[in-house]
Amino acid sequence: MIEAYTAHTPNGRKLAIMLEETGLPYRARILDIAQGEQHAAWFRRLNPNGKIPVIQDTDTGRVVWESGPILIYLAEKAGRLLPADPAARLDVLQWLFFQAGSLGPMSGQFNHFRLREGEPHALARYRTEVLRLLGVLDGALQEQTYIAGTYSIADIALLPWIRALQKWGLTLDDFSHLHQWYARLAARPAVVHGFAVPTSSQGETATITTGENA
Ligand SMILES: N[C@@H](CCC(=O)N[C@@H](CS)C(=O)NCC(=O)O)C(=O)O
Repeated sequence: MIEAYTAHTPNGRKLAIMLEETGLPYRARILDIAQGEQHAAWFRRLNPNGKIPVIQDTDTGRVVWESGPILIYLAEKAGRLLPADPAARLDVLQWLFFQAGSLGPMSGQFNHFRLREGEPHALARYRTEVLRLLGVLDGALQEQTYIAGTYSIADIALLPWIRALQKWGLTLDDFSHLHQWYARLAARPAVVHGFAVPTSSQGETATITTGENA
């Protein structure tokens, strides 16, 4: 059983989608990050960085934090969504790290400055960089159906951020290949269920609170 500590944010939604895709038994525990539940001592013992998502595998006792390693751990446990072939695996990891190191942080900063007035330079800087990154994805998806060839944890890592950016006022109108990829993924039953956590296909919920809804 996977104890999944998460919230209704892009990084939290990656975990929910992954659990739904793999079919691994899990229980979702939704933290109220707006109220600072992630800073509680009990949660800091799980993740010293005080951020969701975190998992605890009750089969092994292993705790994993940071969404990238969590996706890798779950892919290896389920034997799905991360190829064993070294070259194909590296392709997936490249895009996974692109999300974790570029698209996620830049989009987070874009959203931060979008919600605050009086810092137009900062907003323009992050907006420009996010649009550039969307162009990189669009170019890659011109060549292939999924970002690293076959459907993988890299697609799962990217998807909630692409969804959030649209909620935050950007459109995919200039990125037709990315748009088609988004529509294809959003129609997957596991993705639909993942976005609906805590009312998921199988996840039982320990705590239901409100997070920053993205
Ligand atoms: N690099 C981390 C980022 C995690 C992260 O930023 N989580 C956010 C929600 S998406 C969070 O917990 N925010 C609460 C806080 O920063 O206090 C990952 O990929 O897991």
